[in-house]
Amino acid sequence: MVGLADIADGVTRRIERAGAELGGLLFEPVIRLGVTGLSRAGKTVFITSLVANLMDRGRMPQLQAAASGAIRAVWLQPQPDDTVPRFDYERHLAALTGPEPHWPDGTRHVSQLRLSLKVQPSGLIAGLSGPRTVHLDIVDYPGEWLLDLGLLERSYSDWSAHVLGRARARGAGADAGVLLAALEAADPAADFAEPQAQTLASAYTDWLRTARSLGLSDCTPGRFLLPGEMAGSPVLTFAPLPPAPGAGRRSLWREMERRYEAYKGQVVKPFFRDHFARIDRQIVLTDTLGAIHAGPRAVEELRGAMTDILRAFRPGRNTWLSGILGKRVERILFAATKADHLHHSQHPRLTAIMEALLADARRRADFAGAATAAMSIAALRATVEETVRHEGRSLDCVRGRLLEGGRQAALHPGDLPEDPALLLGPAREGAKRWLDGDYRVMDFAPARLSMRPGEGPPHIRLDRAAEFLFGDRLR
Ligand SMILES: Nc1nc2c(ncn2[C@@H]2O[C@H](COP(=O)(O)OP(=O)(O)OP(=O)(O)O)[C@@H](O)[C@H]2O)c(=O)[nH]1
Ligand SMILES: [Mg+2]
Repeated sequence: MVGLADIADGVTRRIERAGAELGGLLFEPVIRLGVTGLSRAGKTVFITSLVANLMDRGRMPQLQAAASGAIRAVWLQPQPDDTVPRFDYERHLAALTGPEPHWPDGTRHVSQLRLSLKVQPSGLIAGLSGPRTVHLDIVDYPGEWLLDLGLLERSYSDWSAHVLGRARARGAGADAGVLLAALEAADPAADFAEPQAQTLASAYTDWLRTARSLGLSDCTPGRFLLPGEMAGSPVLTFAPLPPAPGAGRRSLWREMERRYEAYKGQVVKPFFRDHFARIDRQIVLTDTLGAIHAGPRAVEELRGAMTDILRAFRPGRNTWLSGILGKRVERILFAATKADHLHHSQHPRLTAIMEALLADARRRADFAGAATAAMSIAALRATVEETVRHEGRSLDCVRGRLLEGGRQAALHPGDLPEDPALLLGPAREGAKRWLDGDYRVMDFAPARLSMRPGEGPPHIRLDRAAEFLFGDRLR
């Protein structure tokens, strides 16, 4: 006689087999996680530490699937896109955690890594189906390229007017001087000549570089800063020009316009089609402390960049991008990086500033749909906390090895205001500098680590970021 237990067993086994077949062959879910941010925001360090901390999960208590033990195993795989460079995880990890720790080199292109997770969720039904494999494809791409989306909706003359307006606002005496002088010397209606195009493009590129080094975010076209193999090609050899009504077909103005349009069609669109359109979850890293340190203008441009980024994730119905987007990004996290520059007593303030920036960006971008969140994190903690006595009162500091000179130092970067409006208000109103408060950021070198077995590199809230970004897909 066949007992009830046998039947149940048989059913279980059949479900197991079906589950294994589905899970093993046909249906292995892929989460495509985009990691972006302007240059030096911390993308490479973030991805390296995230992967190391997913492989050794001892420091990931806030990632539920790690804490519950649902993640059974994690391993790296060859990535599925044959033409995209692999994210060089091993080299970056060796740089950060080797005997002489140093920060990884800057990245010049898109790269990708596939991490596979064996997940055994708890619960009755989940228990019956056996463990499944989830692939996490992590894509590292420059935020500058994302901001280029705005160009698609702008004609050459609109874009020129926008850029020249900013340059003039900064004044000939300031860093825009060389650019403005080069433009002054050019006659947009005169016949086109390549050397002149090159002079203008290089003056413009220099200005963009200076703007970036001053912590500013509005820096289109993004490829001018990261040209890669396109350096020197006509699509990257143009510059904004003042209007030249009636300029002839062979004029400087018309050729610059043609190149601008070629940049949109041959550089911007392929990036969105090949990389951006397939993303499910997105983290946008921002060097918010760096922007605060740089001053009100940098904070204002950061706010503008966050608005533009949100617009890219929710294009209007009739735009080119909405036509190619296969699916919508479901979650977007804006994370202020390098929070280890601050004592933890200041972290809620940094987070509040991020939340205020995000709320403002959502409002301006008229954004609804994807879940968004703001956090402050450090992908790799380079400091320890320390309270020192200074002029009779105690001061919350962070201590680390300074990047310049290698000396150990305890620093207090300045108190962030409790009310974010005290920073965001003056920024919006075009203040030249902060009235009260002075914020200093120093660069620390990565600390020498002694990691225990089962633990990844030390971080701040990397586990929370992971939980928001893909924790739901591991349950
Ligand atoms: N203290 C601290 N510094 C960090 C952290 N993450 C990044 N940094 C600093 O930021 C710099 C840039 O980090 P990367 O990860 O290379 O930034 P990126 O966005 O990949 O930069 P590009 O590839 O040049 O666009 C590093 O060299 C460090 O100085 C962090 O968690 N803590
Ligand atoms: Mg990088």
